[in-house]
Amino acid sequence: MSAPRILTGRVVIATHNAGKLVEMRELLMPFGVEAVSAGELGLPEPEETGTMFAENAAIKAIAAAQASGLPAFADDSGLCVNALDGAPGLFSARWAGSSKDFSSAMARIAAELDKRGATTRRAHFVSALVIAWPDGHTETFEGRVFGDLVEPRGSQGFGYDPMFLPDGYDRTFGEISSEEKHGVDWQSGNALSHRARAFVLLAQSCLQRPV
Ligand code: ITT
Repeated sequence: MSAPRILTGRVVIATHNAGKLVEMRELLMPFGVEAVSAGELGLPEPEETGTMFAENAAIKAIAAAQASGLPAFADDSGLCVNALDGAPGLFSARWAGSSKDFSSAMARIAAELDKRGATTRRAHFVSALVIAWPDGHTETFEGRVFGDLVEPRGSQGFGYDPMFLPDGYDRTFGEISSEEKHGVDWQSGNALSHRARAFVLLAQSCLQRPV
């Protein structure tokens, strides 16, 4: 098995989701790479035809790396609800429709749970992060965070954040700061969010802090 590649220079953040873009930029910040977004480069959004988060992240990263000639970093993520057999999962963005209305998507989750008479509100977020190089090489990392679904609270973050209460917290992802949600303690490698947890693994393999 060959050693993972180190990411240096310019990298494309292959997302069209503004909330993710902010988090991914902040995560990359300490590592001395210059991040440009797929939107800034005018890259198209590829169709997400995979059946797993990692597959969809690879589709996005490979498409951006090929179109730009630069290494590209993509996230595919979602909220998996136990009592809904893992839905919305891979379809988390699609539950919000073309208008990206996450108030409706959160209301739909609550309605589905009620309809099924669900006795548990357990859920987790998953993030699969993929870096693809223009020659087709890829590296994949995954993170999860577990918690309970509650009445939406708070206006921080994005997507389903207001309804997700991570284990050990009394505030939702919508009520905590960006630093608490996806900040990383680089001494211990501890992080809270699914994306930050995946990113710690990615950084350990593929990034170097500038000296
Ligand atoms: P890109 O494909 O362009 O990255 P997208 O929004 O379509 O953007 P996904 O296909 O990965 O991204 O969909 C994941 C959805 O799951 C996303 O739209 C959010 O609504 C939700 N999600 C993922 N991470 C989240 C987080 O940290 N907080 C809240 N919701 C999140």
